[in-house]
Amino acid sequence: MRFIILLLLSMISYGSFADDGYRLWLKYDRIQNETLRKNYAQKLASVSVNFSDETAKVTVSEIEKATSGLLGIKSKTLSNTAQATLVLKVGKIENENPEAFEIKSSKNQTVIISNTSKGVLYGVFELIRRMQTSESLENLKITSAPKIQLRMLNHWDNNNGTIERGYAGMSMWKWYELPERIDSRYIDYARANASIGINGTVLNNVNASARFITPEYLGKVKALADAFRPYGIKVFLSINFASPKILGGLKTADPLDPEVKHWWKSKADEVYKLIPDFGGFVVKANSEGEPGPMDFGRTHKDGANMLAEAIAPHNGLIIWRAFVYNFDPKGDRFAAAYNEFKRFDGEFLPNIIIQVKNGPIDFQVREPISPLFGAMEKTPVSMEFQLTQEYLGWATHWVYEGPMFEEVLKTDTHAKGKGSTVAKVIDGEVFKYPITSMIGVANTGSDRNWTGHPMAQANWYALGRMAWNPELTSEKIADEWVKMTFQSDSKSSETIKKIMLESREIYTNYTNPLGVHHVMGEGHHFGPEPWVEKAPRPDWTALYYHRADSIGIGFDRTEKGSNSLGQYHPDLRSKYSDINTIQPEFLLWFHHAPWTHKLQNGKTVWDEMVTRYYEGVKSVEKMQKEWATMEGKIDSETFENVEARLKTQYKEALWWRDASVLYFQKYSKMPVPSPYQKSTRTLEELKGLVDVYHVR
Ligand code: GCV
Repeated sequence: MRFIILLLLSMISYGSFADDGYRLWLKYDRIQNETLRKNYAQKLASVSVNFSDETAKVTVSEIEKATSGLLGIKSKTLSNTAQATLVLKVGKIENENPEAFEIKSSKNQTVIISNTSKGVLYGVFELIRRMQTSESLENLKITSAPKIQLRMLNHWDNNNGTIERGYAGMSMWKWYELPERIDSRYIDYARANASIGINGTVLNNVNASARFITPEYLGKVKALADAFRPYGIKVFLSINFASPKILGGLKTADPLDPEVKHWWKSKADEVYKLIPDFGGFVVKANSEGEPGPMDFGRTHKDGANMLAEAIAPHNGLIIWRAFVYNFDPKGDRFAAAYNEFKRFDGEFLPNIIIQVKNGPIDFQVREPISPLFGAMEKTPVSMEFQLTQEYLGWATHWVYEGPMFEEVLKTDTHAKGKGSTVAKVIDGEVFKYPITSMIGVANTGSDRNWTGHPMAQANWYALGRMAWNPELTSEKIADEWVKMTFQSDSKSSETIKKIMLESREIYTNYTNPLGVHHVMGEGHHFGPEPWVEKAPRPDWTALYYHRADSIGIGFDRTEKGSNSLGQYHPDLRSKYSDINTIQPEFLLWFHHAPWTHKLQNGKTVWDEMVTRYYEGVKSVEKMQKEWATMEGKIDSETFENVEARLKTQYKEALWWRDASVLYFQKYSKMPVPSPYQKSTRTLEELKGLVDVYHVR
């Protein structure tokens, strides 16, 4: 009896059962403010819908979920549009974008209208978001259209259920149950994506098994495509370039071989017969051991164009990744993608997009932008961000990536004068690209809360919102996400938001201060291993990047060094080329800075590095303290989950700090500046920790 009373009391105080995170930002718990709730309830008392496709069904069902949850009412369905308080309508609007919508409200009626049913669905999610974030629904006059056409997740999921760099359980796709059984999680996945405007998903790893395009698997893919279609989501597949050999028994996969061309054409026909709105193929070629056209003496252009020709009759796309880097003993990995692709600008067929990672290396904690943004005038390039935290502490470190996305998108390429930001390059404004796209490497898995770390859901949310509008700020997005996810009081929301907004810089400080990069564990990419001097390839070591020696630290990419800086527009280059004026966060990306070099704040490089390592750790302690104030303010399950992960984060931040400082001190030979104390652990002890983490 006592237990039941306690349970009821806790339900009353939180307004619901403990939250396992499954409902993401679509929580829909009852709005506590009665005036607001009644006002919304009036506006959603009755609904009329003038279209009747599959999307209409899911749109109405979403309204039912939101109204019964948030407002405690059941809206009446009316056929008489004039009497309905909410009208959902497919009809012509001024903005011709098929996904655009308008929301207009007068005293007695709110109308959501779009050229397509999909646009109406997006409008409905916008209306729901407004209720979830306590905004007024009075006198609305909104027109919203996505600035980027393809807004996608790339899953690095394998057919055996594992996920490359996935830290939230196993793959969500139960291939063994498909096509017969559609897990309800697939539908919730599609809802969540539609709520933030994501309209495409690449189901499998770019290190692709050829199996995904066998008839057996295509049947399974079709089942998923059918399940996602009502939510406006198209399905794409990553392909293995050697498939004609692996599956077709051909002697070669040479893109210029007529039999190979024919094989791909028939494969494309087979795919589109089953899935007429299939999105296209994603290709990782001649990168990290994956097969590609260069295996046959051909180029990326030859490979991409051959596939583009095969898929063009079906209006399909080829998304060709620029993540390529052959080891060149005289070269700099930074420059590889630009060197490979810039020369073919204008020679790719029109249904090809070159997908570029945000930075030139590989999703490091902080990277300057890839020089390909702003360089490809005649070939559309798209943005690839990584949501799964491969280099950002996996699922134990709290890192809100919004500020990182924003930093990248706001960087000015200067390609067509001042203001040619990356956002404007990828949304097509700068070079008038006919196809535009932004993708996030997914951080979802089979964990009940989808992302392992409950706070990592925000990174998925941010990707969708920024792909819709790359000029949205990370702060605005954090604000929405916190309000929708926690539905807590405003002081608590502010605390959570503050931690989120500081989290990325904190992580950077205790792991990669001043732009030192690629110093993480080799292979598994977890924890510090700046001492890696040998690996299967020199550009997989840490030494290749940090270059610490008795003089200083960092990679000289100026004219005196590798000159990779020369790939940027002169106006962007000048931001980085002077060691005395460069923003300290990028210093070691471009300069081999003497340990004793004085930064603008008057401190030496060594002292500033150490300060950042130590202050980073202190900030994690602060995060813990701030989070502690959330006890009783949000549901206990999430509270305890995050509290525990912060303890691990603190322990690992100390590990990063001590290992890095002790290792680099071997070169700087300078003392740990006061007030900081040198670690009592030895470097050997800290190196030993790596084996413990290897088995995670
Ligand atoms: C899918 C990095 C990762 C690899 C990943 C690769 C890529 O190198 O460590 O796991 O492979 O990027 O983006 O293709």
